[in-house]
Amino acid sequence: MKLILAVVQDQDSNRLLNALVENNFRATKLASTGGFLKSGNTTFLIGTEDIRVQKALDIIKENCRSREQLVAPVSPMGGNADSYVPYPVEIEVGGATVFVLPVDQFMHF
Ligand code: 2BA
Repeated sequence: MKLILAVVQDQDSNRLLNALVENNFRATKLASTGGFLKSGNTTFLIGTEDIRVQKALDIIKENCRSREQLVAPVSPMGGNADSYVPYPVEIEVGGATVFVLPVDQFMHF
């Protein structure tokens, strides 16, 4: 068995959850916060049999788009201003950041 951890953008989360449930995956959706942008994103926990991992990854790929996002500059309070960029920078976020972990034991009481 594997545990899939997928960090996705909030805009994709409902569509992804519906697609997972339609395909008989069990999933838990958690509200999370990205360390870099410090803005909300969504983390899915999906426990599944090894042979269904690829199907879950396909569904994640189909339902999560990458998007451009503007990052506002943070002024270097009392720090080194040499690397300070005084205008917003566009970065690409997502579609999804995915980890596939082995599960030692699965219990459902
Ligand atoms: P954030 O940490 O808020 O990162 C949002 C986006 O900012 C990233 O998109 C990436 O394009 C950019 N970014 C992140 N760290 C950066 C850095 N040090 N320098 C320059 N740009 C940087 P994604 O790569 O698609 O990541 C989306 C979200 O997935 C992340 O939100 C974070 O919540 C999660 N994530 C990504 N990689 C991770 C990892 N190795 N471990 C845990 N969570 C991760």
